[in-house]
Amino acid sequence: MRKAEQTECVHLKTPVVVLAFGAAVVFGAIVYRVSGPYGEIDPRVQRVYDPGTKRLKVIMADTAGRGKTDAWYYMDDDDRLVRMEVDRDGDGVIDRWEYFGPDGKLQKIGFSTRNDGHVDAWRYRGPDGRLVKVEYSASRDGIVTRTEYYDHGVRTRVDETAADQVAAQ
Ligand SMILES: [Ca+2]
Repeated sequence: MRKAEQTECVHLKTPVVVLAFGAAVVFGAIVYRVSGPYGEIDPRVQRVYDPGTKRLKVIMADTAGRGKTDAWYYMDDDDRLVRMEVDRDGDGVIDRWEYFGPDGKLQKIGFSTRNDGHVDAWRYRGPDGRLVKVEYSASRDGIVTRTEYYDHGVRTRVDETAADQVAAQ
């Protein structure tokens, strides 16, 4: 393992866990504000409904109080949160994507290797919160071309698929 990769693993552990917890707290607060007795007039929260089904599709929120939306919560037809997108530093570019399963649990966290608002990599954590896998899409189309496996913060294996092999699948 190269030193830079080792450093990334060590530094990412704590912030990602803290942010995941923060997101859950933020989401809980938003649900309360939207559905609670004072939620309807909170200017920091906007709701977007599907014009056909009239169902809630997206909740947009200004979680940092910067005067602009920095978090988007996407709901499915059962009003469950399926994805959250966050602009953590408020520069107008989304830099974190969180994906939730039917059980409401966080499945993976997406990020952009070029920090350009386009998700092309995903981190997975085990039940203990430790990083277990990172996927990368070199073609940036969601098709995974590289998978790194981790055990206790140490990369143990790398599977790579050449772009031409992916195209042939
Ligand atoms: Ca950003």
